[in-house]
Amino acid sequence: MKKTLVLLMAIWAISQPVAADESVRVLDNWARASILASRPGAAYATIESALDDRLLGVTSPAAGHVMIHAIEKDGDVSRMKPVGALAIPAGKRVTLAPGSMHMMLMGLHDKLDEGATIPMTLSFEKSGEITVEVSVLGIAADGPENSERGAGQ
Ligand SMILES: [Cu+2]
Repeated sequence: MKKTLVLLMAIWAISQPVAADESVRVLDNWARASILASRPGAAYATIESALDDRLLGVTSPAAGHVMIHAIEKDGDVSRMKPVGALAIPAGKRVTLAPGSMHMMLMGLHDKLDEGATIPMTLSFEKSGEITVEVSVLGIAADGPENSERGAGQ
């Protein structure tokens, strides 16, 4: 009887879903330095997940409010559009990059200084909350130099 219970416990343990930090990975996260705290900042990352998931929201103690924005082109005009929930398809990398999707930091408490890091918490529908340290790069940066995207192009 006791043996059966131990065996059942072992099976239960193995069949548990993988821990949150193993199913979703947030890579190459970075933010662009800002000149003034009164201007919104922008942060970027590459997100990949082993299972279909959705990024529901982002928070940071550095900002009053963080929005996920996409860029929508209307002729020659591009404008930012809030994304309610960002789909992260299983096994596919979703990249937030300048000129495209980004995390907009509204109501910055301080300007983002190059060399600093700010914590950001990404909330996923299935994987829960993942907090990453985001490196603040220079004002003209296009991404981390050692990123796969940067190295490949
Ligand atoms: Cu924006």
